[in-house]
Amino acid sequence: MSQTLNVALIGQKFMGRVHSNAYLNAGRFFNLPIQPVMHTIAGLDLISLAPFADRWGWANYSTNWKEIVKDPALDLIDVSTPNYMHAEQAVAALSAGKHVACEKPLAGTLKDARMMRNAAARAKKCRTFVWFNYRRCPAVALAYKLISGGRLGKLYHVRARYLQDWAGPDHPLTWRFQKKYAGTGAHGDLNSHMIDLARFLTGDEISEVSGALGENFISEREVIEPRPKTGGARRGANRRKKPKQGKSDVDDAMMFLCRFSKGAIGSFEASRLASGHANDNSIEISGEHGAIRFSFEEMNRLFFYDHTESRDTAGWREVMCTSAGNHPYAGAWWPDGHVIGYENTFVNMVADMMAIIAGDDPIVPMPDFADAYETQRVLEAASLAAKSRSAVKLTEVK
Ligand code: SOE
Repeated sequence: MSQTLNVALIGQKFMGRVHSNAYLNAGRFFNLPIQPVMHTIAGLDLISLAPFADRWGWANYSTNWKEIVKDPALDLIDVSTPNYMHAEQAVAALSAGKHVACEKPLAGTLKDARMMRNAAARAKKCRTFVWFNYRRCPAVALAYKLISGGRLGKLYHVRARYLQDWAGPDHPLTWRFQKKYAGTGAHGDLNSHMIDLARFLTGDEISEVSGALGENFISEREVIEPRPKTGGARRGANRRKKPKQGKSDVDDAMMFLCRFSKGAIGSFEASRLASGHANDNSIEISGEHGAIRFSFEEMNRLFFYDHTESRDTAGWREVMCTSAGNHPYAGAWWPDGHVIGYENTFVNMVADMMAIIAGDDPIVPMPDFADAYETQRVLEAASLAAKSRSAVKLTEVK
């Protein structure tokens, strides 16, 4: 019988569902040294909390996160709330001696992220985790093993993009479009994933950012009216009235160039208005001896080019990353060729979180608050570079 660990999750929306699924299933697919127990779900919307708890298997529910983070019965607090709440909730949980798993980006602002990194450094017995889940696609983890094993040789290029198209003019003014809640728009939301992947895969740090360009294409969006006490629809409840408009003050798209400290150069692009791209997060890394390419919409494959092969037969290989024993995480899932999906990356992450808490190694390295703070510094450097229309060295961003 393995040890158990009581988990509370704060957040009951998209990430709340994804994380719930991960806690529920990690022990069914992996032999975990510690079993997560789904103790409490916390959220603001009381009406939907009880059915949520029931559907996903949470034993308790609460609308009071301040009590939850201090509850002696709990061991791990999962912060899956809008960016502006991360710092207060994570710091409170760390101060109460809990392990903390936080959604990405670490925070909306560098100041909040710094506070979180410092709180984590003070809480020596607590482990921290940041849900940069794409590291745990088997294909990405394989790319990490190839690159860190020297298969690409010296690295020259990183080309990263994260394109989505869900945020057209009809999309209402949710927290993601307001600086006071989100910090930035597509930049923090999407470039944070790509910066994390680039740092993880290259094992290198970004040393300078330049050529940064952000754009807010849709500056007014429909305000969401508070839910009426009786329940029912929130948006456009009274269609005869002209819907109230509010200001969206974050970037809808953001691009930048960068240098890595060991000499590679990189380009990044994030957009929520790239028509035709639903969740296209792609990265290509070119080195002296070869290249890798990954695209989330084909997440079970890694594209690999061996530049040491003779040109007569050389070409991009599509490696299906589903083989137990050969591909990281694949052994926990289905027989070879039976592909996995988005949610599995979060299950893989819970398995690695439990390994780390037990003192074992994760299958591939895990971003903690100190690591995610470095990603946040790059986000900040790019924002500063866009504002000043000049290059910004990372040494200038503390
Ligand atoms: C919305 O853009 C979002 O849900 C991001 O917040 C996630 O991190 C990304 O993986 C999918 O898209």
